[in-house]
Amino acid sequence: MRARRPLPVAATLLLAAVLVAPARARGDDVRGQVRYQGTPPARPPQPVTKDRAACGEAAADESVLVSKGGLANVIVRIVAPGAKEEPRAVTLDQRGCRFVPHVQAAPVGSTLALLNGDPILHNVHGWSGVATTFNVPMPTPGQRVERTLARPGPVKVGCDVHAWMSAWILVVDTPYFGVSDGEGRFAIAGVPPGRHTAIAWHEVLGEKIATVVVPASGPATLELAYP
Ligand SMILES: [Cu+2]
Repeated sequence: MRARRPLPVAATLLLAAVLVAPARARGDDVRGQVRYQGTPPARPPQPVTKDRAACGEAAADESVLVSKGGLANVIVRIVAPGAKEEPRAVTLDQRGCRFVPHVQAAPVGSTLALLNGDPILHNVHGWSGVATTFNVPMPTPGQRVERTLARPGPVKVGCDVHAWMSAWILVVDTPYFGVSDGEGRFAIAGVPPGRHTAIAWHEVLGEKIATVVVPASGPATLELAYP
């Protein structure tokens, strides 16, 4: 496993006011927003150096996406020892020489389908830290290859042909997780009532830890802030 990026204590403490929203029918949800405080870093497009007919002239840097003050692609999970996570079937497509989706989460044991939606060769390479998780040449348009996500932790995905291509899959050992949308909003279904530890993960900005209390009746709101 890759060493976790250390976070300053102050940043961790800044975390998350935990608010309890008005009661609803069932207390089984955590929802909220991940905010980005301050001016996000400039992320200029990266030059496309080959296969321009399929890939275009430039590739957007999708690593820090902020809209209306909300930070996208943060995976928020609830620590739940002993809770059984059901494996899922997830996909990672390649279209126009970018991975779709850029960030996703999947429980341990899930099946990852790698797809080549382009008319050119990609070589999909997944990394868990410095260790190769999978390394799949995909020369054929429409090709589909499946791999199992066997261990928890972040998997960084690149393409050995196109250096700018980048995606992340966070493999989680909990059934309770969500990914923030374009404006930073997320929802986590089915979280049982009680006091929980929530961990937020972002590919560049690292982890934040917060506490959330899901009441016996009604949802909980969890507000998070980066950086
Ligand atoms: Cu590629």
